Amino acid sequence: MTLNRRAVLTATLVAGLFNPMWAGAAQPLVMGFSQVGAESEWRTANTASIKDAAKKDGITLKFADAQQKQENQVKALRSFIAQKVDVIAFSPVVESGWDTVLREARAAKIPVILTDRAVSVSDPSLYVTFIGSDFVEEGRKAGRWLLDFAKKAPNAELNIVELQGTVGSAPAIDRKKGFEEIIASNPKLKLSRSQSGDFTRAKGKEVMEAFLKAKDKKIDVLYAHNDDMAIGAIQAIEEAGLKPGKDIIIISIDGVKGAFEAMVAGKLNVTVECNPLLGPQLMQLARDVVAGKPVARRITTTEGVFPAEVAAKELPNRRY
Ligand code: GYE
Repeated sequence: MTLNRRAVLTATLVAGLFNPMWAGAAQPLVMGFSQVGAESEWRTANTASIKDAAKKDGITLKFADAQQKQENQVKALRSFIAQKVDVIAFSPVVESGWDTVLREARAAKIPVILTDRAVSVSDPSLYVTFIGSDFVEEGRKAGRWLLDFAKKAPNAELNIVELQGTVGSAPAIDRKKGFEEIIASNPKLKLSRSQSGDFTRAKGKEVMEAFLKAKDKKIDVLYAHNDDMAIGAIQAIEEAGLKPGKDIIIISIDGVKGAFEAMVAGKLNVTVECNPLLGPQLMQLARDVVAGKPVARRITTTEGVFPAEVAAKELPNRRY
C-alpha cells in the first residue's frame, strides 16, 4: 500500500465511512420477510423453515409477523423499502390490494418474491417469482377422495359443510374452487353450509358449533381448508356427543403432525398435504434473483394425500 492510499484509508476509517466490502469481505444479503401470522401449525413450521434456512445460508433476515392483517403487511413492506433491503419476500394474507406498495418496491429497485400465497395485481411483473403450493389442486385432491368415499354408498346423499380459510386469501379461494369443481360430478354430494374459520382452531370450533346447532339437516361430511380448523371442529363434534371421523367424515388440508395424530385416533379421515418447508428454496431463489439470474415465474411444491389408513405408519416420518 502506498503512503497515499494508507492515508485515505485511515481518513475514511476515522470518518466512519469504512465499508468492509472494499477490504474484500462480502456483505451478507439482507431479506425483508413479511409473514402472515402464527395462525396454524402449518404457519409455525413455515416460519421455522424460513428462519433456519436464512441462518444456514448466511442471509440477514428482517422478519415481521403481520398477525393476519394486511395493513400490518403493507407497513412491514414499506419499512423494508425504507431500510433498503436487497430483496423482499412475503406471504400475502389476502390476494388483492397490493398494487401500490409493490410499485413502491419497484421504484426503489427492490425485487419481490411471493411465497406460499398468490396476489392478484394489475401488473404481474410487480413480483419476480412465486413459490408455493397449487391450492386448486389441493382442493381437487380433497374432492377426489370424497368422490371415492361416496362410491361405497352410491345411493346415499351426503350433506357437506365447509370451513373456509381466511376470507379473500388465495388458499381459501382456490381450495373451495378445486373441491367444488370435482364434487360437481356427483349430484348426491351437496354443500349446504360454508363459512370462514380464519384458519384457526378456535374459529374452526366456533363455526362448527354453529353448524351443529342449526340441526336442520344431519351433517355427513366436513371439509376444512386446514388441519387446525378440522382439529377445532373435532372438539365441537365431540362436545355435541358425536364421533368425529365416524358420524361425521372429516377431510382437511396441510398434513401437519396434529392431523396425523387425529387420524391415528380415528377422528380425522384424510389430510391433503401442503408443504410449509419452503425456506431452503426461498433462500436459493433470493440469491439468484439478487444476482440477476433468470428464475422461473412459478415454482410449485410436490405433495401427497394421506388417508387415515396410512397415518400410523407415516407419523414418524413427518417433519412438520
Ligand atoms: O394451509 C394454513 C395456513 O397459506 C398454505 O395458511 C397456507 C395456509 C395453510 O394458515 O394452515
